[in-house]
Order: sequence, then structure tokens, then C-alpha cells
Amino acid sequence: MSRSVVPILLAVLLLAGIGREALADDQVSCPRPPVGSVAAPPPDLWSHHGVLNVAFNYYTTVDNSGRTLFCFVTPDGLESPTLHVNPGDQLNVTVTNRNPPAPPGSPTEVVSNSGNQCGDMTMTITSLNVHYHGTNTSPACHGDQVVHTIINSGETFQYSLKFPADEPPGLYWYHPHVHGIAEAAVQGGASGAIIVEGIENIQPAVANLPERVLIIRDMTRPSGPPPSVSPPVPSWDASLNYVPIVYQPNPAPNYVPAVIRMGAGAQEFWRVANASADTIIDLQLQYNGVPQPLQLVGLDGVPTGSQDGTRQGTLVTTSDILLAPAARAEFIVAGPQPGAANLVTLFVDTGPGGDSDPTRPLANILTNAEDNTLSLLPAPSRPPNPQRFEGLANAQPSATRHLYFSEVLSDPTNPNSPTNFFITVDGDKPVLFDPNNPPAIVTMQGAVDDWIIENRTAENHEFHQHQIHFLLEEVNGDPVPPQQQLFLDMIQVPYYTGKGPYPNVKVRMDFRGPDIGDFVYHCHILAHEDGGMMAIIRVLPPS
Ligand SMILES: [Cu+2]
Repeated sequence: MSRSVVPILLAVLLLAGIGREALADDQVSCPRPPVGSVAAPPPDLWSHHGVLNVAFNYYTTVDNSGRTLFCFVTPDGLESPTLHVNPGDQLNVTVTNRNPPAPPGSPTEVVSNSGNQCGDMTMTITSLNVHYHGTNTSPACHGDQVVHTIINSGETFQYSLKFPADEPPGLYWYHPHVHGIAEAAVQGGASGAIIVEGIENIQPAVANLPERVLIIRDMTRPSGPPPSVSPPVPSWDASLNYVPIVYQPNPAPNYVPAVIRMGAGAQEFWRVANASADTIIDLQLQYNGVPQPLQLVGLDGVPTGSQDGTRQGTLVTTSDILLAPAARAEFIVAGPQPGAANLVTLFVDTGPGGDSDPTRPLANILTNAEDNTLSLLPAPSRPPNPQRFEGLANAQPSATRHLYFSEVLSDPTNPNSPTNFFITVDGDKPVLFDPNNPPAIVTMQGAVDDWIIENRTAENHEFHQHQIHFLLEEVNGDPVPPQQQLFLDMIQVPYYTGKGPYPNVKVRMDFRGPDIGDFVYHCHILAHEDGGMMAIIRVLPPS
């Protein structure tokens, strides 16, 4: 869908009160806990004998504050369950779109042709598809295919994903990814975690620890003053495991955080996803105001230090973790002694054109009662599985590509006109994303590419590559120490101040795996992705 249609689309979505009539044939809505309640872990579903079969209904409704919610619910009422699979497993998801039909006259776009049709051909404002973020799975139809897959109101679609045997164990997630309406769907809450099991075999430090899944989401802020860095007013409200953390202007700022119960001094293994559409998180744990050491075990689903061929990870101690929208961090924490204990996100400087992401609390940690709802990670049970990105650091790149983020007003004479967002290969003409665009980059299976990605705008952008992870090599030309070996599927490229070289990162892309076909890379601030900041890459089989 072209950029010009998006504002119309959102206006129609709101005017139509999408969701109000959605429950006519179902009593299921998208239940959410009250402000200030315990951040209960999501329900869990486990694979058996190598297969996990899941059925999802996709619903929408409107909450008491006027927010449009979206959710995935199983037939027996589990909302956004965590999907547990092993490397090599098959994940089958049968999803039915129970959104109402799009209102007559609302915008539509044909997103495929007879050669690449996947589900319905025509996108509407109530369409659905599902992205399995971070998974190194096939981008073919019925796999992790988001360019042409369309599931419209009343339609059922079958996903069948084969996880590779060398999938790194860790935290991944699923969410809708229809271009033009992705931000609304993700801020509506339609997302959940995927855990690839076996991390204790690569990071034995987590063996036998209680496992806590925490999902941070953002959502629209129904009322109050406009976003501002000073005084700090957030662009979006937040939630933790669906417990709302809302900005209340009086007295300002008065947030009521969620609650986490922990045994005093007990170690836990936390698996945190920033499932926000737009909000950048800088996570910190504070006991009596003092930042606590977080022992990083994995980032974006890849155990830290695990891809050098030894198949044994390393722990990285840090006092805060920057989580781009869609990024994940897995780390070990020690519970507090009695006293004030808080999980917070710190202020993120997103640039003069960016959102307001102020310091705010996410959870108060109470030690007066242990949480007995957590399951324990097993002891190491088998040799580590082979790792998908082994040897990438020493591979010979076959190409170096230069890309950049840019933004322009759709009407340069009108400062209030919508912004067009682009990600462009340097030298090419910037084009807004369209599912019918040709690939911006064509490469070959087996290739290893170095990409240098610049930010030429006054706000941060958050690069995401589908289907594969990349090795972070350089930040602003400075090499990342080889011992850090960060394999990520998300990387923030900070804003340009107007002076000096453009901020940039150099990353190494790994196309040596089995996945061929068309997939996308984009900014994971979904307002930007919906606004055009996405492009197609084609991986050809070797000739
Ligand atoms: Cu962006």
C-alpha cells in the first residue's frame, strides 16, 4: 500500500470503529489485566515429538479507553501463548482472521500476481498475516512470508514452519506484518513469544534457574498533553505482560507500574522482548536506586559468544540493555533484598524528529511472596546443536553494499504533509515500499555480504533483516571487538545531528543458509515501515 493511502486507512479504521461489531459471533475479546496488577507470564504451549500444532483466532475489540486492541487467541482461550519448539521442530499455525470485513469504500491494494499469490491477493484495512521474527526459517508461502501473504476477514490460512537444526536457542516472537497496518496491529497487542529450547546446553549458567518471560508492548495514549521530551511526556503508553503502564498527567508524571514477585536474593533467568511498534527501551534493574548487574546470556535469540565454533557462549555483564523495537535480551538477575526494587526503562535520545521515550517505571519488584508460577530451566541434556552463524566472522565477503535511511515531506511546500520514509541502496532512486516493487538487492545463496547502513535523518531508525541474523562489525567506523561477536536481527542507527559523517553501522549478512527467495529488510519503528521504509531482497539459488 502506498504511503498516501496510509493516513486515509487509519482514519477509516478509527471512523469505522473497527472491532466494535467484531464480537457478534464470538464471546472472546482481548482480555487485559488492570493497571498495577502482577505481570503474569504468558501461557505456554510446547512441541511434542518434533511438532507444535497451534490454532489462532485473530480478534479485534475496543477497550474502555477507546484503544483498538488486536489479539491471537487459541480455541480454548489462551491469549498470545509462548510457543516452545526445539531446533529441527515443525511449527504449524492455523490462523483464522475474525476481524470484520473492511467497510465498503475503504482502501484496498492488490499485493500479488498469479506468480506469487499467497492466500488472498487483495489487502484491506482488516487483513492479517504473521511474521515469525528472528527465526531462520523459509520465506516461501506458508512459511515466514510477509510480502504477499494476505488473510482477509473470515479466511483461514495454514503456516508450516520448519526450524533448522542449527537454529540458535533463544527468544523469538510473532506478530502481524501487513504493510500499512502493522503499527496498529502491534500496538493493539497482537504478539507473543517463541522460545527455541536448549539454551542451557550452550549457556550452562542458566540451567535450573526459574525462567521469566516478560513482554514489553506499547499502545496509543488516549488523552493528555502532546508528547514532549521536557517535561517528559511519552509518545506512547506501555504495558508489561499486558499490564498497562499509562501516563497520568496529574500529578505528573504518575505511572503505576506492574508488579513482579521474586524471592529475596533468588537468581532468575529473564527473557525480555520489546514487542513495541515504535518505542525504544533502555532496560535497567534498580535496587534502592542502584543499577544492578545484568548478566547477558543472549541477544535477539542468539546466545552471546556462541557462534565461533566452540558452541559455548559467554556471559556479558552490563548495567542496562538498549532494546530497539522487536529486539530481545535474555539475562540472569539476582533478586533484591527487602527494599525498593524497580524495573525501569531509561530516557532514549531519539533525535529532534523522533518519539519521546522518557525514563519511566515498568515494574515494582516485591519480595514479600515468592512467585511459584515460574518453571525451571532443565539441566544441560545434550551436546550443543550446531550454530547457524558459525564461521561468519572469518568468511570472505563477496560484496559491500551501502544503504541509507532518509525521510522527506510528501509535499515539500507543506510542513504538515505526511512524511515519506525510505531505505535505499546508495545510488538508486528512493522508492516507497510496495509489495509489487522489484527486489532492491539481488544476491546468491552462499554469499556473505557486508552492508554499511547510514542514517541521514533527524531521528533514530532501527534496522531489521528478515530470515537471517547479521554480525555487528563496526559502529561509525569503529570495529566492534571480536570477542563481543554480537549476532543480531535488530540494530539501531542513531540520528544525524547535521554535522560530520552520517551515523552508520557495518554488519555482515549471512546468506549461506538454505533459505532462498524474496524477503524484506526495514526499519522496525513500524510507523516508519508502514510509511514506506522497507525493501525486498532476493536470494537466488546458485546457478
Ligand atoms: Cu525508522
